Amino acid sequence: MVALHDIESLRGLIERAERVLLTGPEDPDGDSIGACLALARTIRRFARATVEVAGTPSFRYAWMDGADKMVPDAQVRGPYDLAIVLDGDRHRLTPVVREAFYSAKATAIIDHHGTTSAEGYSLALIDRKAESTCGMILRFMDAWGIHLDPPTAAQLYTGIIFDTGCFRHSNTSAATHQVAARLLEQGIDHSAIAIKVLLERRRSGMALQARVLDTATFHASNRVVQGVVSRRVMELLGSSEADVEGIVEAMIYVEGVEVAVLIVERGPELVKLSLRSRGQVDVSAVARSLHSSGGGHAKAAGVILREPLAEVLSRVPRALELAFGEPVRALNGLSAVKAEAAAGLQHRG
Ligand SMILES: [Mn+2]
Repeated sequence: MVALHDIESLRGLIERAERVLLTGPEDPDGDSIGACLALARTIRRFARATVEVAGTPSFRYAWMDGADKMVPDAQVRGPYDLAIVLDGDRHRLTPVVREAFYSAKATAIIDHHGTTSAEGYSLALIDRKAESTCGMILRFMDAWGIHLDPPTAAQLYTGIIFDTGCFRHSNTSAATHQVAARLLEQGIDHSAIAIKVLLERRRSGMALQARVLDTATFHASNRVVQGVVSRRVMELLGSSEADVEGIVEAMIYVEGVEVAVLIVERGPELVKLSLRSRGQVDVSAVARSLHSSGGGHAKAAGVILREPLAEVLSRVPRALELAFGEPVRALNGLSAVKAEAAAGLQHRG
């Protein structure tokens, strides 16, 4: 739990600043965007600072208060008096935002990831027991005497349902439900938010999910399921990054599967891995073993690798072997590379 004096220190940093940058990590999710927008709204209610939120919201988050004013990463320009990274650490910022972050007079982190270190910030507010960064923001608001309002409640609810899988994951606690109850008391349309944030897909997303599930490969006595999204498939189906969200969750709950890996090719030498675990394997350690910037939670982690897809596909089995403590072999006769080729080349009528 974050100490009250640290929460007060954060308020002091904010009150002394004239220009504040709030940012999530590269590829921000619902908790990151919700926390950034809720904190931005809160700051505007007690401080004179100009607040900018970096990032580009996908169609899932475009409805949120302040989403239309977010500044795309490439357009972020310092200098800032205070830069705060939320729901991820400074090692996961895009290059332009990283430059603005490091040149800020003061920096802070607000996060709940197990792999996050407190080193390297003016102020670190890390609560590894918190189910979400959004839940932490509500605690700060309480400490600062800022009352909830409906737009903030909707922003915070977004992060909480995103990180708990709508209260299904083991990080959900009694406190999570108590916080959710307070948010619902603000009259938010929780059902519409859950549909928009977690359930709704575009047609291109449905096609992409079908393709990934159809070409997924099973390894390590069926305890690992691996899906691959190549750029070729994305182009073929007219899908985009926003369509990828949710697919790894559709893979992990196959009977007997303990780890799901979704490998998404974003560019010639840019690959994003999303990992999910049912609990036996710490996938944040797997992500970290692939690159030092990788990490997250034991059951949900990710890493962005700046290398070709083929190279990533050849490295992933070894990383999983170490995690399972035994060789990870393809049982169905498909090597990872062949699976990628199948995913990229099969055409659907
Ligand atoms: Mn989070």
